[in-house]
Amino acid sequence: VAEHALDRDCTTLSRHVLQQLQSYSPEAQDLSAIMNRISLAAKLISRRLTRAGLVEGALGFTGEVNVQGESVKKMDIYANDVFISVFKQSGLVCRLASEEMEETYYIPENCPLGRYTLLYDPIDGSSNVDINLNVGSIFSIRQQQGNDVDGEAKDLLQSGHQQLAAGYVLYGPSTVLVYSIGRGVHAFTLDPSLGEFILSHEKIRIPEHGPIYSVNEGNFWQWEESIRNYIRYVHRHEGYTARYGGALVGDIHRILMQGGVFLYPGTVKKPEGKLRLLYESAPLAFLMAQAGGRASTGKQEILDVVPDKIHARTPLFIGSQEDVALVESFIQERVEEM
Ligand code: P6P
Repeated sequence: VAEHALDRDCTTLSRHVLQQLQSYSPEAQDLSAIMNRISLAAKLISRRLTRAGLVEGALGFTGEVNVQGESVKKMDIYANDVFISVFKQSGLVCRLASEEMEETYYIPENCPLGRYTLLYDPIDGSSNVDINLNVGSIFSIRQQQGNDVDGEAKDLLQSGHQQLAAGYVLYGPSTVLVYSIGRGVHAFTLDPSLGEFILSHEKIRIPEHGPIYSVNEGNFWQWEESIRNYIRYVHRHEGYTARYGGALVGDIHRILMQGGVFLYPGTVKKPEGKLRLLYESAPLAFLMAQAGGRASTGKQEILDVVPDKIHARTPLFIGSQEDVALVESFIQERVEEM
């Protein structure tokens, strides 16, 4: 019998947050309201993505180049603006740090009261939009510390342990929102007929080991030799399989659900790698740790890294405990060459 969300006691996201915190403290209320705004942004983006091929101005490029030096897709701008507008109305968040904006964006009317900062990648993997493959949004919530009088948002240059909440939205065959406020990892599936995210996976735990390694092997000859040795190891040993979608959120969700490891190593030319720390690797590391996994730069825990600038990059090795440890053993040359 087809089970419909209304047929069971469906738990919405904002209610789940309050259940998680088992309290109605001001901070609990704030986090619940913030997660509600995130879910509104996700619904608006999901709706536009499902009609991208039909709506004028949703596909293709704007002709501009963003702070990352990447050509800006129309969807990047739309999604970035959606987050700004839903949080402007929220009253809670006074600063937004986005992959799409060089400078931190201030919402002055929220600043005296709203002591939270949203760090986000509004649409990650946007090159997939034009070919109807999955894309994602990644978000992280921090408390503002101090008064940021110089507008430099220096208090954001702290380790990932400062995160109050983090998660992502995977716009795939269904739209799934995965989040944690430090009490486990939980997933909600959007029921478009209700316009609600309904709890679909509670207390997600990543397996200690998994068969998947996820990396762009096209960069093989740009890596350090130790990474090539890890790849040679998984090529030679039974039980490994390669899966790489080229869009971070989908690749990470597969690892979270099935186990294994996602790698975005630095190269000889760019040792810091491609992925950003504050609004990509740190929120994903927060989630993975909450699910019993790990995230490393190869030399230290991602959550311990203190960035020197908002758009700092970092190498990323993330997933099952055993698989991340194996990669690290090659990086630290603790494994004789096979
Ligand atoms: P490469 C997409 O452009 C992105 O930022 C992430 O979503 C993805 O994991 C990575 O870059 C893919 O990079 O070098 O493999 O194409």
